[in-house]
Amino acid sequence: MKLIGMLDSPYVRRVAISAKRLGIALEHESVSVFRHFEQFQQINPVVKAPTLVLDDGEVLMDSTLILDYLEAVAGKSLLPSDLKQRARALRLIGLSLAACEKSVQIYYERNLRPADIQYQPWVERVESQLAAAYIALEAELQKQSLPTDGDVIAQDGISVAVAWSFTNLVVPDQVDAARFPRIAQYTAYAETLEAFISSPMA
Ligand SMILES: N[C@@H](CCC(=O)N[C@@H](CS)C(=O)NCC(=O)O)C(=O)O
Repeated sequence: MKLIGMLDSPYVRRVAISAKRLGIALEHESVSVFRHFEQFQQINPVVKAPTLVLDDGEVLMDSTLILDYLEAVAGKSLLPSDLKQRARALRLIGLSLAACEKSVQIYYERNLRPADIQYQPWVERVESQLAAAYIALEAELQKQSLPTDGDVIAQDGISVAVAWSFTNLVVPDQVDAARFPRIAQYTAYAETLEAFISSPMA
């Protein structure tokens, strides 16, 4: 199976890291949705990263759906089966994915939209949503921390750390580590794990 997309996309990176945690070897093609638009179109006309090309040529997209498929292939899951723990993991993942989406929106606004047609109320709305996602995540980690003993990182930890590293890469002015010490500390730990080191963002 081939994973298509750049690792500076948090969605591609969470799939790459999760596949390693699931014991699935994926071929990786670093095709950019911007710099290699036409090449990407040949693989997936919708040009969404990540794209997963299955061995029979079927094309999947959207990180969460790709992870659903990879977990079925692996016959194991990076989510807890206990209902209460699963709901908490899904909440952390949802907040992390929202933080990724809002970071991407701010980044696109700054880098793709000409300065003279930027719409400040929209930017402020997205910035407040990004802050809300990290405030809620920090509160969740204050209530209950993620495990840092042994190589036990699961989908919640992967998504939290990938999101925080990504936001710090693309819109660092939006996040102050001092306001989010638990997220920052957990990410620093996750980034030392083999699955993260071998799937570098840049
Ligand atoms: N919900 C999707 C989001 C994927 C996404 O938006 N990826 C970005 C790259 S970070 C992309 O494909 N951008 C190109 C575009 O949307 O035109 C997922 O989880 O995979």
